[in-house]
Order: sequence, then C-alpha cells, then structure tokens
Amino acid sequence: MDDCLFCKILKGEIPSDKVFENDHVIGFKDIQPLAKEHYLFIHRNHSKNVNEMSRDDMAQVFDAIKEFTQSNELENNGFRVVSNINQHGCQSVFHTHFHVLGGEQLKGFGS
Ligand code: D5M
Repeated sequence: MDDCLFCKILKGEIPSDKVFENDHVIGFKDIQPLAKEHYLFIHRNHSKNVNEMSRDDMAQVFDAIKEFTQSNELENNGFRVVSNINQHGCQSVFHTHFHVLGGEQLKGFGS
C-alpha cells in the first residue's frame, strides 16, 4: 500500500526503532509511548485491521510477540496487547498493529 505509513516503515522509507524482525513480522518502538515500554508489532502483509487480517498472519504476529516478550523482562512481569479498530476504537493508522505495553505497573480497566 503506497500511502500506508507502516508499509513505508516496512520498506525502510520511514525510519523506525526496531526491536524485533523475522520473515513475517516486525516490532518497533511506538513514537508516542503510553507506558515505559511500548512497542508496535505488525505483519509484513498489509491489512487494515484485525477483522481483515488472515488467521495465519495473526498467528505469526502473536508468535513474534511471544518470542519477543519471552526474551526479555516483559514475560516475567506481565504486559498488555491491544489492537484498536476503526473510529470507536481510536485506530489512527490503518495497517493492523498490536500495541505491546509494559515495563511498569499498568492501570487496570476501570481503575
Ligand atoms: O496507534 C497508532 C500508533 O502508531 C500510535 O500510538 C502512534 C504510533 N506511530 C505513528 N507513527 C509512528 C512512527 N512513525 N513510528 C512509530 N510509531 C508511530 P492506533 O492504535 O492506530 O491509534
């Protein structure tokens, strides 16, 4: 997708602070962090949001998140995975992405 911000990051046309990379998925630091550690994991295949993502691609993203978090402190202390969808979900970039938040105690829903 020519006009997709995260496709441009995948192609290296826009710089990113990568923390994970394999044949299918990349993970990079969110530029507007909402926690001490805040990463975005995306598949190399473009899809607009979770509902449009294939089951195989989704599994590869979650495998990547698992591999990444098991290799650092996030796994021990816990973390959160979130994907915002469309307007009410406050999605702002329309290439499916999963926020991985942690590195500190997060607030629970409703607290
Ligand atoms: O999340 C979109 C997220 O993408 C938001 O937290 C900011 C982040 N963002 C936007 N541009 C960049 C670049 N260039 N690098 C890293 N992170 C970026 P959403 O769930 O769609 O609101």
